[in-house]
This record gives sequence, structure tokens and C-alpha cells, in this order.
Amino acid sequence: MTKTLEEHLEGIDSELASLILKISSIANAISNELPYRRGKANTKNVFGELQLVVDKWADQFLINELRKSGLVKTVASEEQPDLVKLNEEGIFNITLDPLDGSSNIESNNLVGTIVGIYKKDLPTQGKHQIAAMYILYGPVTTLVYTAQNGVHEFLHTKKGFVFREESIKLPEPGKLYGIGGLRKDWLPSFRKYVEELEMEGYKLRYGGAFVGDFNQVLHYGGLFAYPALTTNPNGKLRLLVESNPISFIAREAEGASTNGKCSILEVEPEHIDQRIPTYIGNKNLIEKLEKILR
Ligand code: AFP
Repeated sequence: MTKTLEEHLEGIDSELASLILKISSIANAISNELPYRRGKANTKNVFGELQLVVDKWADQFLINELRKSGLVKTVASEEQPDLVKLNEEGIFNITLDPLDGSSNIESNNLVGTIVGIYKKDLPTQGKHQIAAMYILYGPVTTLVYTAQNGVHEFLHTKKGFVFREESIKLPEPGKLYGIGGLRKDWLPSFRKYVEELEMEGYKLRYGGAFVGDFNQVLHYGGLFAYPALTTNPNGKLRLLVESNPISFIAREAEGASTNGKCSILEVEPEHIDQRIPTYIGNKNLIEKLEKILR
């Protein structure tokens, strides 16, 4: 019989397992609301981006449910200007991108939820995560998690999340690349590197939701980047809520990440809304890229 997420989590710390299960149950509720919570909220987040009704709702819903769980001390969310304190006795500190890629809602492309889990106080380096996960609301809702026990994927079915693949590793050689920002704004050295990837047969696939674009790299191998731009040296992605959890999952899947100089997981955050140039993928591709960008 196929294992459920709950059964798969039996081997890990019971409080961490409860937290991952709690987040998985919330994800289902979010996916159910996507057809109904449409339109713009006429407010901006701390990054100056217009929020959607569904961004704000998902953020509040997740925070309220995490508060009720009693397991979480503090949350850093993409939709909140400051750290949100939940329970003084909570064990975990969480980073949250409640609805990554929400501008994809209009065109019914992929969106997801990204979570980083820490015991240390936030903000701190991504290497201090004890677990990370994402949920992808695609044709099938899937959940990917690591609790430093490999990277595992589950499919949402009538029985809840059921096991799909264990100990996923980025396939070698990779097949795909997906890169954000305008090509004219990429650094010339990076543009040349991408041209070489194309010559080697890597195919472009870019969907505009980090969680979906990374999920392709996880399954087919290759490179995802939201690079440093001549117009914006820090790129677009948020270190705490986006780049760190995905870098942590990539490392567990035998991939790597860099900001151009070092692993993203080593970067000491200076503030919670810090952006970072983000390059994630197969180790050999990241090593080659670092040599070019350093
Ligand atoms: P939204 O949540 O505003 O859609 O942004 C998503 C995101 O932060 C990340 O998920 C994507 O990789 C990136 O932005 C896409 O940015 P572009 O729209 O510039 O391609």
C-alpha cells in the first residue's frame, strides 16, 4: 500500500513531523480557495509589490493556523513587514512565502507555498534550517520536504498526501534552465554562460513561479536563476522566504546554490526583507558559474 505523508514522517522528530503535517493540511485549504479569492487587494507588501486578495488571505490563514498549532514561536512572511510573534513557548521559527508566484493566478499557471523551518531565532543563515518544504498547486498539488533526511515528494489525493518519490537527486546531466529578469539586463558574463548552456543542449523552461521553476530542475536537472541585473544587482528573490528554503532542498538533493560568490545558505542576513541574486541547480553548473561570476 502507498505510504501517506504521515507514515513517511514517522522516522523524524515528532514535533517537527506535527508541524510539517499541519502545514500540509493548510495547503489543501489554500488550493481549495484559489478559484474564489481573485483580484487585487489595493495594498502593497514591504517589497512595494501590489498584493492580491489571495496573497493576503493565504498569509493570514497560514499565520492563524500556525498560531493555533502552538508549535511556532516566530514567523517571517513575505507579506509582513516585521517578524510576527506567535507563541512564546513555540519550538520553531518559520519563514513563509504564502503564495509564491501569485502573479501567475491570472493566467492559471503554477503557484506554491514555500516554508523554511528553524530552531534558531530569525533572521539567521539558511544553513541553520532544520527542514524546508514547498507545496506546488499544479495540475496535481504536490508537497516536497526535507528534514535533512533526503528530499521526498508526495501527491495530493483523496487520501491526503501520498508518497511519490523518495530521496530525489537532481538528475545528471541536467536538461533545463529557467532564468528571470530581462536578458538585456543580465551581466555580460552571465549572458555568455547561458549561451554556452544553450549550445550544450539545455532547453529554456520558465514559468514565473520560483517554486514551479525549481521543481522542474529538481526533476530534470539544470539551472534556475533570478540573477544579478545591471538594473538591480540583488536580483528579485527574497533571501529568507524564497532563496534559503529552496537552496536547502537543492543541497539535500545533491544540488547547490550560489549568490555568485558563495552558497546562499552561508549568507548572513542583514534584514528580513533582503533580496539576493539566486542561482540554483546541479553542482557542476553552479561551480562553473561561480568561477565566472566571482
Ligand atoms: P510574484 O509572487 O509577485 O508572482 O513573484 C514571484 C517571484 O518572486 C518568484 O516566484 C519568481 O521566480 C519571480 O518572482 C518571477 O519574476 P518575473 O515576473 O520577473 O519573471
